[in-house]
Amino acid sequence: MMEGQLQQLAASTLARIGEAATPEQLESVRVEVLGRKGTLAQISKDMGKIAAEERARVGKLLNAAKNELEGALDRRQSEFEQAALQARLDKEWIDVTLPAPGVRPGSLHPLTQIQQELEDLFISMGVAVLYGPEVETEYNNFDALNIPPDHPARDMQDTFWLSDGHCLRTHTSPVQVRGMARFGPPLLMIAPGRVFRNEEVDPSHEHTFYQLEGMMVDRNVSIANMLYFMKTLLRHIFKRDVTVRLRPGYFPFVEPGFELDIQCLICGGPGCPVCKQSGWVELLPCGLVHPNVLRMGGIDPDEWSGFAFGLGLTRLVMMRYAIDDIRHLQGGDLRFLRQF
Ligand code: FA5
Repeated sequence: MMEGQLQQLAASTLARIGEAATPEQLESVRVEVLGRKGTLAQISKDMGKIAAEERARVGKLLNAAKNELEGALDRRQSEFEQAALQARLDKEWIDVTLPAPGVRPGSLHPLTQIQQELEDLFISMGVAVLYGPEVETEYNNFDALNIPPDHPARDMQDTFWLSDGHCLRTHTSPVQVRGMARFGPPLLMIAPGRVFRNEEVDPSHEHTFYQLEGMMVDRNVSIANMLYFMKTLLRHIFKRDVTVRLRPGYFPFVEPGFELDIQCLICGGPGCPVCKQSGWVELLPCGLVHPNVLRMGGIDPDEWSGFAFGLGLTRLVMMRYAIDDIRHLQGGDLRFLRQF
């Protein structure tokens, strides 16, 4: 009796598997027949009721029917999967002969451009390009530059201090210290890089900006050497001769120290809004290296002298491209960056 029932069930289920038109229909056959509460499970439960000597034979038949049905279900299912894959392959294809959508090439950031330009210029003049770390020791950033801990000049640059006593360098001048220690005199170097100050941000002040340090140490270095160096640099940047003037400026690491101004490139002298009607634009601080700084760098100030300057690269980019707000430069707005 049970044998007949099994044969019938197997035959009708095989037929339904063959007829299933969708994976969902197939699944419902699987649940109905082979599921935990399906027909086969029910039959298997009823086995308890048949005579013990019959049980083994029927059990075998039951297992055979189960295996056969499972095999048929799996085969049908992989047919569905094949068909679905084929349908996708037919639909999704790429015409490799079509022209590619426009690829917008990237470009170097204007700060990087100006930095690389100046590096190339100085390399061609035989100047070494040095890079220092952005996380500096207090000694390199301050003490070795003649700014001891209690010196009021420490307040000129608001500093980000790290918990281990290091700081984010507030200027590129610590690379002078590293240059002196590493190479000794004579020394002719520049050091471009990123610096950080804990400052209120406004149109002309960023907390993160770029400087380019320059330093020359040799015998009898004078302000005339420094001016020649500066004028070469400025001519290269602005692609014309620029008139400069020096005003006294105070930095503990130079003596005498100066602020170098250039004659306003917009109005050429008479005065305009860019130069605040003065005819001059403040560009970079510089001076002759303080004997204490040379001494701390292991260089005898009686034998050697030097000049140093710290160019604000970020401000220079602003002047070159007439950018009125420093925050554009690191704001990450592609509409701004694509102009360069
Ligand atoms: C210095 O940092 C000195 N280390 C420069 C120096 C080197 C002097 C060697 C003498 C000899 P100062 O703090 O003035 O100096 O900064 C130098 C330049 O960095 C400024 O002229 C300006 O162009 C730029 N700068 C300073 N603060 C900011 C800021 N918050 N955002 C953008 N640029 C800045």
